[in-house]
Amino acid sequence: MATATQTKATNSVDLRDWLKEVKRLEQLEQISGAHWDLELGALTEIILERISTPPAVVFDNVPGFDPNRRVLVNMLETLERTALTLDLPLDLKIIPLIDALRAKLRSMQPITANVVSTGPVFENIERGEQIDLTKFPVPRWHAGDGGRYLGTAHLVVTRDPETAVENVGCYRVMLQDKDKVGLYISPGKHGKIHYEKAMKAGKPFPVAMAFGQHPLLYIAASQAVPFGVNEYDWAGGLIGQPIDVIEGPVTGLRFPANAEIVIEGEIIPGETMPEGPFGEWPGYYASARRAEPFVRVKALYYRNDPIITGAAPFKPTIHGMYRSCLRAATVWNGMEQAGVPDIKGVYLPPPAQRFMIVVAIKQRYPGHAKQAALVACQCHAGAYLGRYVVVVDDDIDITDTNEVLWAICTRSDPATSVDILRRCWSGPLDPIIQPGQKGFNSRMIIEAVRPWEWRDKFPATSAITDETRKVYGSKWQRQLDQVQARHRVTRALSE
Ligand SMILES: Cc1cc2nc3c(=O)[nH]c(=O)nc-3n(C[C@H](O)[C@H](O)[C@H](O)COP(=O)(O)O)c2cc1C
Ligand SMILES: [Mn+2]
Repeated sequence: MATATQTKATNSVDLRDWLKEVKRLEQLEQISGAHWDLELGALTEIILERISTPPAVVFDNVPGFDPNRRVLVNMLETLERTALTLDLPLDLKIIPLIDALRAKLRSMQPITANVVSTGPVFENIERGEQIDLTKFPVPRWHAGDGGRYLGTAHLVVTRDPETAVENVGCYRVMLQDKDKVGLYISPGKHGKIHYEKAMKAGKPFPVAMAFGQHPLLYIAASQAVPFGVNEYDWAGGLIGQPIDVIEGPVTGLRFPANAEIVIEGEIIPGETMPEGPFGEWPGYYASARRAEPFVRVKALYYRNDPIITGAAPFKPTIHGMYRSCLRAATVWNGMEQAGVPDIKGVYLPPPAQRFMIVVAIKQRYPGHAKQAALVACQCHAGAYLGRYVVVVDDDIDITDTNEVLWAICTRSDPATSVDILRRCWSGPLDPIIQPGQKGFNSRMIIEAVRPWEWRDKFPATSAITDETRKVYGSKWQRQLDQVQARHRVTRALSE
């Protein structure tokens, strides 16, 4: 916690500056006139389906709303924008980016947030009867959604009623009414622990939320920052400068000084409203409409021409590489902290997200592959809602699903290379677990490595070696470049 209140902002972790950078990268598009009800969500989905490096998109002129109240989607859908946000070099490929991120996560020290007394978020202040959240173009993202979701790439700030420790999490927020928003938090999340303590004590539970902010803060709120480490401080540590926050006049909870839209309010014990269903990250409606708590909004603050940041989960076959990279970095670090040696890469194929962790190792001893698999799927970052763990040798490019499938099919034997773990950590979103039985699930470990005992006698591959590719590639470069220029290229010769 900061000790002194400074009045002047010292930095600019500001969504609008970030948008200028993205524009400079030529990765920003603007679409005017899309309707909040399904149209904006459908356009986002179509762009994700069609473009392998999807631009960030600002929707403005949403019919029925102030034309300058906007919605921003696809913030982190390219490696460059992910790197830009995390203050990493912009030219890194997937595994080097994951490696650079995990090195940063390992070495960085949280930097205490800078408390300021005012900021752009106070350009508009509304209280009581004035509050009307229906004046913002809140999208209904998918046809089966039970409501309009204001919070999908946002911050939910809570405080532990016993220890006063503050947490910032990204837990979905549904528009319930002009001054009420529904909140769904999964079991075990830090905000849920705070909420449960308050409910048990029968006390109103203060909550602050931001619905538009620099994507670094969205990352901090949606990643597994250790319990008790403040997400603002963690985000500040990642970029080497403190985040400017304001202590909310109603709740004392802190929100970014240059957030786009902020609310403060409270949850009253025993009060619920129907919430959901919502198209969740696995690409399904696995949890039904249920009674969930809601926040009674007491104060609303927003910048002029505010921008709602959105990251509604679409079917994961079309997006989410940044989530894979972020999780891979934390699983890799978790494995290293547990002492697993010679990990050459960790990746979660985007269509599988948490459901599949792929680890490449340089095998050093009998049992190394099993150890790597068990730790990958049970270290904290990898434990929740997984399903398959695949361990491969380090000649496999784990970011290429074809290579991973080839390894599974040629280096694993179902009778001897597979183990099943039962009663692992799952949750309500798990599509394959029946209603009423959700909570646990099982894991399959696939050792798709050359078996240790006869690794030296394992059949050699016929594939071209890097050396050969280099020799003939450079000898024939001119002709190959010409051929390449006439056809759709999956991988340039220079790669
Ligand atoms: C786009 C997005 C939406 C999310 N929605 C929810 C949600 O509705 N409920 C939830 O409990 N977690 C949700 N999460 C996951 C949490 O944000 C994540 O587990 C985070 O670590 C929680 O913070 P905490 O560790 O401080 O509890 C979401 C994550 C992302 C990326
Ligand atoms: Mn937390």
